[in-house]
Amino acid sequence: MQTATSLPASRIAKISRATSETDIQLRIDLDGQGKGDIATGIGFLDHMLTALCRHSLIDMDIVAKGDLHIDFHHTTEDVGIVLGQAVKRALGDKRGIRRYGHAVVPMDEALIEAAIDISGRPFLAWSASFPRDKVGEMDTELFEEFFRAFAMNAGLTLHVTQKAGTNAHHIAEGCFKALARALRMAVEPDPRAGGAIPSTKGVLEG
Ligand SMILES: [Mn+2]
Repeated sequence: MQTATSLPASRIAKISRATSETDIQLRIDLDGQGKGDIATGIGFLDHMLTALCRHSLIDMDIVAKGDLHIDFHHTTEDVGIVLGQAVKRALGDKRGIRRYGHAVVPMDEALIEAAIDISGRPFLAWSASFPRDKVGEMDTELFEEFFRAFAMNAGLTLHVTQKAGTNAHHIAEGCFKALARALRMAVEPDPRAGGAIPSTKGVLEG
């Protein structure tokens, strides 16, 4: 039984999802230490997800096997879908969390802002633009796809705003690190909230 002031004893979710395009095994712990074991077959995406894991302090084990012989679209989008589903599941009824989170993260000349409301209302506002079509082997248009898939499936409102930046690697990494810090704040226990669901409606459902 939970006490009035406690979060669930563990906030862990484990999801396996297989389609004709991808096969994904994912486990997260919202109350982790930012440890991860991440292998998507896409080097740059692994680099971004490692940054997300490290800076959110959410432990993430992600193994994705996708149809990379076609392109990286299905794998990138489906990892976003499953990670979003896992965050939603791990949060449960969202009792005791801060709900809102924000961060402004510099990465050399790039500056990215992320703002989150774990609202149950999926929405992505995205204003990052990339000076190159690819970073590493990855199409830069896929970053928006990842963020949209994540926001829609986690059931949260997410604004990602590029304030500055000219280097595609820095812009992308700033987006993932800003998401990480905003997400860390939003899912954190609020010690003053007394375990309440942070809504005047009493529920936060999608
Ligand atoms: Mn980097």
